[in-house]
Amino acid sequence: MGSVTLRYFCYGCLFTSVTWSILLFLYFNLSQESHLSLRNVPIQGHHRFQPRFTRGPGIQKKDGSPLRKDHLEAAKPDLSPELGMIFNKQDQEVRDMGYHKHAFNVLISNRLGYHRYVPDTRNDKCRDRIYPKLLPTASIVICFFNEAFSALLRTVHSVLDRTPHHLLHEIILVDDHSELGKFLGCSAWFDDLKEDLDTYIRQHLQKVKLVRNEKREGLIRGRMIGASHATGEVLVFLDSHCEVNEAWLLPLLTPIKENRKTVVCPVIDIISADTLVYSPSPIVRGGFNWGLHFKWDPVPVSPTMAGGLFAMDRNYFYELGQYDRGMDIWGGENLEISFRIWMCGGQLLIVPCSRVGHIFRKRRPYGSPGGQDTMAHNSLRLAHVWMDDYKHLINLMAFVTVCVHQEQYFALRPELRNRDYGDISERIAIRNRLQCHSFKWYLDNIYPEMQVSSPHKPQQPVFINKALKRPKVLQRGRLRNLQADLCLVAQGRPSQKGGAVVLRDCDTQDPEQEWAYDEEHELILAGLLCLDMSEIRSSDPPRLMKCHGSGGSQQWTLGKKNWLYQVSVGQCLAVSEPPSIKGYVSMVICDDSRSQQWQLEA
Ligand code: LR7
Ligand code: MN
Repeated sequence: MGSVTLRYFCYGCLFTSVTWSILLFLYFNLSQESHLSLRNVPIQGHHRFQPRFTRGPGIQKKDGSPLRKDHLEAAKPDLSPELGMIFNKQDQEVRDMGYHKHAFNVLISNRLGYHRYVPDTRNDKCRDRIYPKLLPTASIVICFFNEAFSALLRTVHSVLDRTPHHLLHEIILVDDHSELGKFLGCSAWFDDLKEDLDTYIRQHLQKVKLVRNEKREGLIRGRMIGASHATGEVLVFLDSHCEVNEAWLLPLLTPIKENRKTVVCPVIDIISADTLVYSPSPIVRGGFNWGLHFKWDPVPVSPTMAGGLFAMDRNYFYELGQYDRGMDIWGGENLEISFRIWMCGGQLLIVPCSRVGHIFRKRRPYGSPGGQDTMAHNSLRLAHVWMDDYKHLINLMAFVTVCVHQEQYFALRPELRNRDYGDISERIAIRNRLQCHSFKWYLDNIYPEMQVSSPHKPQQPVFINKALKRPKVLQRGRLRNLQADLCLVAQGRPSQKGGAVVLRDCDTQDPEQEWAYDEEHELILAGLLCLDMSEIRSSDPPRLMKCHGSGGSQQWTLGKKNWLYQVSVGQCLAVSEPPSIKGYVSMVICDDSRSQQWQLEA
């Protein structure tokens, strides 16, 4: 596996702890190419291997009624490592713009269409469970800002496809003042998404309502707006890039029916941002650290929730004080509601038989309108309302959540101590009205493992142990380009991070020319660094980076047509032309030319 780098992911979920958990997930779960194969390979033009993908809506029913299981089976996409293959300039634009605007592979997302099969990741025992006949009905609330159309519609359709009709009261979409043209198929690069969301809903989706915010509210007020339009008995919140799994709703509704003060979360499976491959996550519970960052704990009770995916009795949502209206855009609301649930007489459970996939991105592709650090603002509010004297334990530096590259260290910002976090009197009134427990009670009873004694010691994730499980090396040797008859090596030292790769005379004796190709599809030079692609621009040449073990930018396939194919970039490594820049390599559209044929030779 190679070592896992925080840097790669730091750009992501923003809370380092969740970051680690994602790494853990990916580390253990990202089964990659194994269940992938290419769908259709017609001969077309000069790209003889161009596949015909199910574009756009894929297989769908016009009236929006749920597809039957056999329909879904028919829609089962053959997920291929080549699903992201770039065939022309337009594909390249969709991919690169998609990464830029959405931080995941929109080219693959569009090609998957709006329906797809996902593996049933539940434990076998879940299949035999019997649920009560009479269950409350659900209103699904999905808030989105600049979401990729195909991801949003796959979320909606997965709910329609996998939810019993009588339990699905409605789906409420809240458009949080998305910047039009940035997504809704208005620009040419979404060639297959000509439809506008209103029209699509009117024509295809009866149970779906669309609410548009007049101004950007952020996901917290956005969800409250969505909830205010809901009339089902239970509210179910989802992010706008999810796919629900088989029979996901019944196990969520059942505990709520038994006790209306129970709030439940599904297990959140992982949809890879680079390949869109859906894989199971281990069952974990939510916690937090003293930086008020949510983290995963591997135990089956849940002091906190991740935030995005949960179900709650609608009246109870209001009794308990919804969300804090003073919280902006993103962050902190998940801990606030978790503390509130437990401290004010409710309970929070993770339900292992309910599974929902979520696209985990490496960075958030949007900011707040004024560039504010809303995580800091929101966290300060929640700390002052709920954490009593314990708020002093919070490591204020951790509030600085601007996720940065490793070299830019979190700036010390003492002004946060005195930073204005607005009026919290309404929230304190809620706490008094509900006669909630103290934060000490919460720590003692709900989260006793939380270390209070040494709050400033950062918690070390212990599970990333390089020696623990290194992926098996499948092949070792020199990477020879068949046209140039030269070998791929580091331009500088092979240990230099970010270093380029170039072609040099092959030398079977030189250990610095030796590549290892492992079962994770990584290419590791001299046992040191991985061949890696930049996410944003597929035209950039590859470089050597620390191995992160999560596929995507470091996932290569080797062999077919002697290509060195990059899975998330959808292109092949080739000798650069013209010959004046001989020795250099670049990523190009795959074809049959000899300049992109490679052999890994022992
Ligand atoms: O201004 C905004 N308006 C919105 O409507 C910003 C975002 N949004 C929408 C957005 O389109 C998305 O559907 O809000 C949703 C969440 O935003 P993401 O997906 O950009 O954020 P995330 O997945 O990193 O967010 C996690 O943390 C957030 C903290 O505020 C919320 O609680 C999210 O719901 C939460 N997501 C999950 O818990 C899914 C599991 C991932 C984890 C951990
Ligand atoms: Mn999300």
